[in-house]
Amino acid sequence: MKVEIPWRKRKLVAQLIDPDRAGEEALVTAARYASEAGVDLFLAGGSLTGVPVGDVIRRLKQLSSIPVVLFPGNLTQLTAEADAVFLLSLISGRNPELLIGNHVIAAPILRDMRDRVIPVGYMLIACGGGTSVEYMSQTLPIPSGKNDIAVATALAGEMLGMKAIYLEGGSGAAKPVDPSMIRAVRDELTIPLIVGGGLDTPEKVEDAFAAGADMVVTGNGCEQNPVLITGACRVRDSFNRGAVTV
Ligand code: 1GP
Repeated sequence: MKVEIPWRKRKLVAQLIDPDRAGEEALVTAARYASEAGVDLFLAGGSLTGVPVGDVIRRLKQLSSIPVVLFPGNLTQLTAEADAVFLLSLISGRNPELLIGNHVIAAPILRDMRDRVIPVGYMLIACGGGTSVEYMSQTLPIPSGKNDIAVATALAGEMLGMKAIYLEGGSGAAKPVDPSMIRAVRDELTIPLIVGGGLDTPEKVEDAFAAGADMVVTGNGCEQNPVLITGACRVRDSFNRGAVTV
C-alpha cells in the first residue's frame, strides 16, 4: 500500500524499529504502545542486522495499521514489504557508495516499487561520542555548531531534488541535534525536515518540534521505556492543536 505522508500539514512522530532488537515480545509491545499513542509511521532498519527486515515489517503490519517505512542501513535490507522506502543519500559525507553507488545497485530492485520511494538527504551531525552510522559509513559528521555547513548541505539536498532532509544525531546519541541547527536548517528549507537520534524524553522531542522539526524519530528511548512514545505523541498533539507546551 502506498502511503502519503502528511508532513508540513502537521507534526509527525515516527518510531524506529531495529530488526535485531525486535523479537516477538518487543514487536507486540511496540505495536501496542504505538497504536494507542497514535504514532504516524514506523521506520524499520538498522546499521547492522542479521534478521530479515521484510519479516519484521510483515509482522509489524499484522500487529498494527501504522504504515511502515523502510529505513535501510544497507543493501541487504531492501524489501518490497514496506509501504514506502527512504532512499537515503548520505549528503553530509563524501563516501561515493552512499551518495550514488548503492543507489545504482538498488535501482533494479526498487524499480517495481518506485512510486513508494522517497529520496531523503541524510545528514549525520556530531552530537558527542562516536555513532554506528559514523563508523559504518566511514564518513565524518557535520560538526556541532557548524550551522552554516548544515544549512548549505540541506539546501544542496533540496536543490538536488530530495523530498526531505534528515538530521541524524545517531541512534542512542548522548545529545540530540542542537535546536539552533534545526532552526537554522528549517528556516532555509521548503521541504520536510526529519530529526532523530537521542530523542529519549518528551522534553527533547518538544525542543526538536519547537525548533522546527516536521517529523521526529525515536528508537532507543522507546526500546528502553515503551511509554516514551506516548509522551512523544502527546507533545506532537499539543503542537498540532496550536499549543507549544505539553
Ligand atoms: C536513528 O534517528 C534514529 O537513526 C533514532 O535514534 O535510537 O537515538 O532514538 P534513537
